[in-house]
Amino acid sequence: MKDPEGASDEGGGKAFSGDAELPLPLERLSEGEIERKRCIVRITTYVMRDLTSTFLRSGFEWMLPVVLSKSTDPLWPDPGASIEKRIEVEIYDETVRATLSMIIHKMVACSLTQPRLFLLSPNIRIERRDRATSGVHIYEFTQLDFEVRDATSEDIRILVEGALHGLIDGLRRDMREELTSLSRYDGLRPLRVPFEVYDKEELEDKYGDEWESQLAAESRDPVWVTNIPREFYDYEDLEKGKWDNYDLFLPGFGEVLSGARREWDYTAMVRKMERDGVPPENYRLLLKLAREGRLKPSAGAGIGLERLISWIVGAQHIAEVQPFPKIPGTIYDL
Ligand code: ASN
Repeated sequence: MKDPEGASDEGGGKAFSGDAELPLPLERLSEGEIERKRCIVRITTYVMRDLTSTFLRSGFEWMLPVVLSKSTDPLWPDPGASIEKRIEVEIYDETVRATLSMIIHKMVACSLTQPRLFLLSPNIRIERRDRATSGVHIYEFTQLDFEVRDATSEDIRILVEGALHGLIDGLRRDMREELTSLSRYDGLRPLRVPFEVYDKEELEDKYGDEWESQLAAESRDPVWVTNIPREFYDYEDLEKGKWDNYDLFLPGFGEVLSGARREWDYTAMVRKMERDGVPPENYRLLLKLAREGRLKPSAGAGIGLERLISWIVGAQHIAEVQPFPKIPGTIYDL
């Protein structure tokens, strides 16, 4: 294990790795490619409207995101992490960090103000450049991130299953022309809910280290994977060593969401930070609230919007669904 605040060399094993062609910027696209891009933007509009409406109808409140703060996600330890550089800048004589995810903000806001909240949150993750051709990594992306006070993992899974089921039915009904022109109408089948739930250990026994790609290749419907050892903020039964968290894997694609029931106990949090080498001074407010009993139990998740849209439209590379591609190792003008 390496210094969590430094760059990580650990590999990740996403579903697709290899030879995805790198998407070009807008001004270099052919007429046909521009038409495809227009279709993708129409699908994006639909997805955003549909998912945000579903959350609003379910009583969630919509918060605005932040980009710079003292505390952000350590993204460590995380089996999929491959951050080459963490962005830290000095402003007003303080060090602030670019958002890796808004997990800390979600836990605090959910405890202190909004018990059911969601946000569209830009995340900056400077992925290693060898991830350029994985087809699923970009160095800027947007999460639809949400958190619910006193919820269980099952509550969150049911919520997500309902939202995605409704979204795919809606797309097939209202966006048939666009999906057909992207050659995705037949491939995007109605989802069967509930999705299967697997324990990560069970999958490793069956498939070995390549379980992520095997799962993506073999499953017909989205599947949940639970019990994934990762960051201190996910709930871990320290006696049994079991994690109450979950990732969602899409068929033929891979991971699109991660979430958990959260840790809220001060002692457990500090113990995990020490174990993992995560500096507690970067989480001062969170720890203070936990110590004072002001941090409340919650559960939530974040959907990677570009990944979801990429799967819906059948993109070869996730940056294709970005108007301004953010490919690891490649900086375009915009
Ligand atoms: N958004 C994720 C969650 O809610 C955290 C992450 O993106 N690392 O658990």
